[in-house]
This record gives sequence, structure tokens and C-alpha cells, in this order.
Amino acid sequence: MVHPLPQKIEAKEYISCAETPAIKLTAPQDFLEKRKASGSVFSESGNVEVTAVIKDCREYSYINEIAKFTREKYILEISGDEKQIEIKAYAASQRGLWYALNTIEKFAAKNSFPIGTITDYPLFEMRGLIEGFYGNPWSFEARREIIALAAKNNMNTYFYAPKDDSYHRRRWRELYPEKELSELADLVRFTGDVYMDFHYCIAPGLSMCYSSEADFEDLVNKTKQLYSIGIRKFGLLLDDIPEKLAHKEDVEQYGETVNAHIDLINRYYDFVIKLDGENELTICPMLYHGKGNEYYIAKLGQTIPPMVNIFWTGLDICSREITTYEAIRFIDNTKHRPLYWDNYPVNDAEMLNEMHIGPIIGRENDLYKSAKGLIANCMEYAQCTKIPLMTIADYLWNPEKYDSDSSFRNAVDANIEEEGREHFIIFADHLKTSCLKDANSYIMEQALVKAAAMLTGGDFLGAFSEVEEYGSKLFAAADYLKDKNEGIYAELKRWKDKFVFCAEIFEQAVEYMNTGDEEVGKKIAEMNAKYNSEATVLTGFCFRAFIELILAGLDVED
Ligand code: LTM
Repeated sequence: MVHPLPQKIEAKEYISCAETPAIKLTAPQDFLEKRKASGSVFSESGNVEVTAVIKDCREYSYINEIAKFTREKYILEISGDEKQIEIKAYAASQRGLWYALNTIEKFAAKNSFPIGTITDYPLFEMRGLIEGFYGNPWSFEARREIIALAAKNNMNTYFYAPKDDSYHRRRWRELYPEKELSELADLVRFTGDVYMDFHYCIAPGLSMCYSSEADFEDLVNKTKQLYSIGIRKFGLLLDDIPEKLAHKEDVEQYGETVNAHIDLINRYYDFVIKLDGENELTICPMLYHGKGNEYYIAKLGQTIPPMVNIFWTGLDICSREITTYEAIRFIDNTKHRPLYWDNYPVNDAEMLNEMHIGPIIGRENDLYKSAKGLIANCMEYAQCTKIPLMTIADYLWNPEKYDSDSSFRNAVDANIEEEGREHFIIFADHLKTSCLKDANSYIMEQALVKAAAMLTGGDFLGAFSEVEEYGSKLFAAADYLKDKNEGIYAELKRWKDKFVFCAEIFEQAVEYMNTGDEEVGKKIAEMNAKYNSEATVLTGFCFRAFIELILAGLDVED
């Protein structure tokens, strides 16, 4: 099946084309150009003939589940046989058509077309990512790659907010120099051309004097500069700033921090809307996690315009779960639907030694009914981000049918070369430690727990064969990965090196089980101590427990 999973597929059969599918597309010229620029290939005499029909009508835009109109819905009517497939793609807008093409191209890549009708639309309204982490901001090339990937997986939103772009935060008052501005302008255009919304965030809270007209003027001037390059959606971030007002003028004028923030947001929103009635504003409050009923957020939410989106990270900064109950409590108290700033897969700050490659889990299936959307804060590691991001795109489009395992498998298939995929799965089994509290080293644990039980019960041969079987997969994966250093593997180097070391220890453990050689035992003990002292987070506790059990069982000091 294709990902994101379409909402409704009514098909009497699936057909594969006798020849490799080649798409011929009849659609508005500007759409065709944009699609081609994004890498799509169309042929003049394709065996998959797609005709686009764009019409803004109820049938192509109404979503029953949320009782709302959207311009992101599409309907496909697919007919034909293995010689020629005919597809009529109906949508209310070019963005809907973009998603239709995403699905059609995925059917073509699998060469499997459902013959019948597909009715598809997103359940979350805002679906996307924020470059909102501490650390090296992505390069412009990486940004384009990630935004294109998000767009091809039906996301619609990118927030620009790299903590370490100094013009975004520390030097927020300063205008972008010409070169940086023109790079940003290119990115804004690129984002629009793949039918994603570009939001620029500014974070003045580290130094702004809220009562100062001059400071507000600086904010206005910076915003005008950004408006001049086509930005229409703005973000005002007040996260990670001192809780107490730092300027005595502010204390005199506002008394409490929340009053200063409310005043700033209201004045800034007025300005942004006067600049252009189409503009939009999203804010991140100083208090951005909790129950949603705290004094600061309740007062702020109730005192700023309802059209302003409020970012919220859930119960915690990095939330294990995000539930509908919490979202409703947030609405009750703030009169705003939360726009989740989901701190997964981000791995900055104290998470620096973790690599968050696993699928998103723990976000409730019906969260879309009460949330404005969900925006994933990404990792500095752009290539690695692609895998969890694709699972987030799947969840956001069709959360009711989201299956984290199949979504993860699809993301691995899309990002890892074919010969490496099974090895990557064995490796990635150890990269699940995160706020999501997914089981780390699940595959390894299954084998080792079984072997340990056998060992304790005296079934040495059974234990040995269990260990050997898992070991053979582990050694093959380590062997394959050890010399891979490009692309995603370059970013994974620390974790990969530790994985290779893990395989070496494991190899010695197999040898020790086989021979009982005391020298090997001592070597394992030394290697194990080194392994455990390294900060890079890899295997779960099962590995350590297993090595210790072996050493203890065979009378070797650890
Ligand atoms: O989460 C928010 C709103 N702000 C910061 C992020 O910039 C940072 O990336 C994450 C994860 O460390 N935590 C934050 O508090």
C-alpha cells in the first residue's frame, strides 16, 4: 500500500501495467512546470494517462469527519487494463492535485493500480515541520531536500526557526544582509512551488524591552523586510527566555511578564494584519508545555485574537504522549486549538547522544478533532530526520489508520539503498531511546532474553544457537555498515561506530560461550567497560545484562 494511506479506496481489483508505468499528465501548465521541477517525469505517450480536473465545489472540498471544507482533498477515478490505465484526478485546488499526483506516482512506482475510486483528504489541518532546534542550522540545500520530501508526503507547512540563525534570535533586530536575504527568498519561492506554506519565526524575547517603541519599530522593520521577499506567515517565538521581566520600564508598565507578552502579541498581530490582510500569525508562549490551565497560558490565550495560532508542546517539553483530553483542556482554558510543536525527533540539548530514527508513536488517533495541527521539531541531522518525518507525515494525513511499523518500514525503504535495508533495520532497532519511550533494542532483546532464560535453565546449546542466530544478523549488519560513510551514514557515524563495537563484543561473547577461554572473557570485560563508558546512546539494557550474565556465569570478573 502507498503512504500516506488514502482515506477511502473502493477498488474491485488491482492492475499492474505490462510495461513500466509512464505517466502522461494533462494539467494546468504552471502545475506541470512545478511538478517537473520537483523531479516528476512525464511522457508524451504514457501508458498511465492522467487528466486533471480542478473545480472548487463541495464534492472536492468537504470533509465529513471534521465537518469542514478544505482545498486539499482529491478524488481519483481509475480505470483501464494492463495496457493502458486512465486516471481522472479531481481537486478543488492545485494543492489537492499535488497530493493526487503524489498518490498516483506511488502507485506507478509499485506498478499496482486500484481500479475504482479513491477519495482522499487530510485529517489534520496543519501538517509539517519546524527547523526549531539548537545546533547547526540546516544548509539551504538540506532545507530544500527536506521540504520537498515533506511535500511529496502530503505535509503542508514549514516553519523557519533555527535557534542558531542569529538573525532569527540573538540578533533579531538586524536586517538580513543581501546574500542571506536572497537565499531565504529562494527558499520561500521553492516552498511555495511545492505547495507548502512557509512561516518565518522571529524570537526577540532574549533582549526585547516590550515597552520600548524603538524595539517594536525594529520588529516592524525586520518583518517588512521579510514581507518584501514574499513571506506572509509569521511566527513570534517567546520560548526559552527568562521568566522575569528584565527591563525596569517593563516591570513598571506591565507588572507581570504575561501582560507584556499579551501586549506584544496584540500589537504585532495588528501590525501584521494591517500590512496585509492575508497575513497570519503563530506564537510560541513563554510557557509552552503543561496542562494548559496554568495562569500564564490561560490568560494569554484568552486575551489574544482567536486567529493567532498558539504553539504547545504538550504535557512536557518533549512529550511521551499527546492526547485529545489534553487538547480539549487546552481549548477550554485558552479558547484556542493547540498547534502542537512536537519535540520529536529533535535531539538537541541533553538529548545530544541519542539518535531519534524511530517512527512517531503516542499521539492519539483522534487528536486532529481538537488540534489545529502538529508541527514536528526536527534534528540537526537532516538526512536522519527524513525517516521519522515520513512517519509523522503518515500519521498527520490519516491518523485513524496510522500503523507505526508499516510506516517506519516504508520510510526505511524510501531512504535506504535496497541491499542495506535489512541491515539498517537491525541497526535502527537500537536507536529508539527518546521521549517516546519506545522499546529500545526490541529485536535483540527477544533473542537475548530467550537465550538468557535457556542459559539459566542449563540449556547451553539452545542458548548458544539463539545467540548465534541473532549474532549472524548483527555481524552482517555491522560488516555492511562499517564502511558506509556517505549521506545518512555520515550523520550516523557515532552510532554506527558504537554499533560495530557492539558487534565485536558480541562476537567475542559467542567465542567465549563456545570455548570458555579465560583470555577471551577478560577481553570481553574490558571491551564491555569501554562500551558502557561511552556517552553515545545505543543498545538497551538487554545487551549489558546479557554480557554480564555470560561473564558471571563463566566466572569472569567484569
Ligand atoms: O520546544 C520549544 C518550544 N523550544 C525549545 C526547542 O527549540 C528545542 O529544540 C526543544 C528540544 O530541546 N526544547 C525547547 O524547549
